[in-house]
Amino acid sequence: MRHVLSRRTLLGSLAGAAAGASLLGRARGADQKSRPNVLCIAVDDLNTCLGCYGHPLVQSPNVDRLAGRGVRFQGAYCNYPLCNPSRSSLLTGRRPDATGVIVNSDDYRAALPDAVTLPAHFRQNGYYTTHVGKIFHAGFDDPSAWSEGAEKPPAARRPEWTPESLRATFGGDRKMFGPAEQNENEMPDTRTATRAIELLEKHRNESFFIGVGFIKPHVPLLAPQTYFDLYPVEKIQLPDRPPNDRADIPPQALRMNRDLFVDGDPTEQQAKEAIRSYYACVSYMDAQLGRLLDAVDRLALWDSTIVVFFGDNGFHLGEHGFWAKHSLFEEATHCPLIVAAPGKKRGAVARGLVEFVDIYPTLCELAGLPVRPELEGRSFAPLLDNPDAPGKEAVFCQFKEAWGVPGYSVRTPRWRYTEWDGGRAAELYDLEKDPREHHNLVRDPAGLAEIKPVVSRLHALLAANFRAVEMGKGK
Ligand SMILES: [Ca+2]
Repeated sequence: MRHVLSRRTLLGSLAGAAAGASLLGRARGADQKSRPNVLCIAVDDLNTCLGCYGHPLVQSPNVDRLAGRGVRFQGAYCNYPLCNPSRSSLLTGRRPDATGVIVNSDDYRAALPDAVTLPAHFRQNGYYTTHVGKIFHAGFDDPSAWSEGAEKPPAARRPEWTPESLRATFGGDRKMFGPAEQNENEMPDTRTATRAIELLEKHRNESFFIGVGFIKPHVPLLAPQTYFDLYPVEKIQLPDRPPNDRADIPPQALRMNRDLFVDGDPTEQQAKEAIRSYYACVSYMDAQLGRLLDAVDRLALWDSTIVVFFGDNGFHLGEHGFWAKHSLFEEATHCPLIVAAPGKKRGAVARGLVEFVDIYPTLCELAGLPVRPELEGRSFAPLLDNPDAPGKEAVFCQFKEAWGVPGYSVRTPRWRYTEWDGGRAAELYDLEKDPREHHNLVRDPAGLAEIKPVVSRLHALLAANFRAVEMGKGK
């Protein structure tokens, strides 16, 4: 472990020195205004059901348009399949074992009281920083990060939901999916886009970092009827599932996998209506993104602004019977990520693996800011010049509910390998032959000898990456 840490620190220092040198270079011939702006767009629970990711039905013309402006990452993974842990990791540049945030009520400041978060780092380097909508998880905003617009501190951290606050936060009543009763203009993401456009107009002549957080398609899956009209229910396909799909999934992996249909399996009709509702929410969010991108066009900001867009975690729409994030399968961990940056490739696709802990150092490199030594990720900025360059050898994700057992997962270009409960259960999927992860090779006695060296190598990758080596003895 000491070896791993010292190597990481060394790499961090080298990256910091390089970034510092480039900053000096910039300072000679340019004033602070030459620094690129950052427009950081976070979408809650957005999986890769998007046109530009190859979905046959979902209409996302504005996400696709942004992909045409930059590089779309086909191999991007979150480091935790849940809002607060994923965002705390991304925004501190540390893995979840370092942030200590594994459920939505954990505060990263308990483990990292001196953390300099991503927007705070930009602020400390002279940027005007602000946000609208959800960037940090609700109740855990970083007041030091924002020049203006910090959220009110903890008194409001764990609000008791009321019909009014539910409506204000989620845009509807307690219904979990279906057409929204609210007018589109009153819905939170519509208001978020309107406010974000005002912020761009007001601060376009400063070096800015503006965070914009859209909350759809987070549950409840409510969107205006217009967006349901895009998806006739007879066109909705249920996921392909073999009849014995869950038989070879360890029970440790089958907990907490329903935000929808908590009382039991949906009927086919209910399942289709829920999927349709998710798609409608994606298209509604996409329309709000479109308004924001129109403002970037109108204000001619593309040549001076890095636009980064991501979904904070994925979401299952019935695969393995799951209707939630909360899993270490592809659907919950594979996320959309698009970066459009001045002078970088446009309309390109990077297929190499990257993970969300890499976003912080990447934005530092692109903006010419020093890379803080504690960051655990690696900048993927080179892929914006050369999208065909290789990504990481492996990316990592982990999951544990408060009363559950920890799971640690490694994903390489070919394999996904997951260990639960300190290795008491495991899963191995060959994603080249089995992209839907239907066949857990660890549970198949026929091929055990063949996969033994693969398991051994992937276990070593897990052990080298995670602090809680012999996974499960930590948290
Ligand atoms: Ca989320």
